[in-house]
Amino acid sequence: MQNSREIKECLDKLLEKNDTVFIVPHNRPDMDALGASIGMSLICDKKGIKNYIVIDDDVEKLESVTRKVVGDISRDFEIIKASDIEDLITDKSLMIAVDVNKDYLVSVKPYLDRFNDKFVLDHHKTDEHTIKTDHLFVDDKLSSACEEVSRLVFLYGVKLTGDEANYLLAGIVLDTNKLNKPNVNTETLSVITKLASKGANLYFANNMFIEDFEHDRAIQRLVDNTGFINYGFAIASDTSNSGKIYEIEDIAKAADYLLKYQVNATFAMAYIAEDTVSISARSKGIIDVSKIMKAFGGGGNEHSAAARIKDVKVEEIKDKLCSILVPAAYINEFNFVKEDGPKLKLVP
Ligand SMILES: [Mn+2]
Repeated sequence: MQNSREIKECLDKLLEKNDTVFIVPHNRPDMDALGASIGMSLICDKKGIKNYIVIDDDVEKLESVTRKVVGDISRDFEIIKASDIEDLITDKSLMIAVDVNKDYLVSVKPYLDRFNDKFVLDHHKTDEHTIKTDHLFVDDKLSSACEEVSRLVFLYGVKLTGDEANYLLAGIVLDTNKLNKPNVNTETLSVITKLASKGANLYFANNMFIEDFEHDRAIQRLVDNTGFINYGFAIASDTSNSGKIYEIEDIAKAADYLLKYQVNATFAMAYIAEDTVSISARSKGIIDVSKIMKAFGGGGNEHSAAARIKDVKVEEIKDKLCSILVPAAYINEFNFVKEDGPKLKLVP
């Protein structure tokens, strides 16, 4: 576990050296990425440093919760497109990436070499695509980016509004499947308590994620098409060849939903474009799903991972997944969570 004070010390130096900050969530930001961006922006404001949140996506096409929050904060926070950086960048510009560490997942990729400093705070595993910087703070055991950013917000003595506290809490709620994940620990809970004392409310944060009917039906259509294979693996897929295109978030939610059953890990896959399949994987804590998603060119952390594959059929991905999972030998192949992990028994 990394030390929040050390992270702050590094950030202090970088904020001192630079005069402009570009805060960058991953593309198609979710509430964890967005909440963490908001927290970082508040820290910069507190230090009196000009800062921008870079969201390059078409906001209208984002999920309803993030679309609404982006709308709500646009009065108080400066949200820009990646191309605006051209006019705003100075020779003392700092990039702060949150909830992401891969260069291909950020909209500012073309500008990476032009930032004076880069600071990366994330909870996904690193790989060869991780942004090159000396200021890399990645802890894949961390529940969410918002958990760490909240601690920094407290250390900096930022005064949060109730809404801002809720945005940070919503990020934690999202990434922990409503606090229902093995990576929720006492540190997470004490951050939640502190956010609650600043006006955040678990009921409110949970309700930010209220489903709309059409999306919920898409999720349940995937769930209805779930096969269970040996060793507690659930695989949901849309193999109906109906031509239906799914939202990535709905596929992820189907994988989340399946965790309520007696399983070790869950997978959901469907088309997100005519020629592209997205697969989401979730684990109860024994199976490291990031290793499985790596076989599909994806990544994530041990509890939550995903991949996106072009020019394939869902059926092919499903077959490949089964061929990886089915051999009993997988138990040796995919490391168990280490000693400090949760004491769960593998479902036979
Ligand atoms: Mn996250």
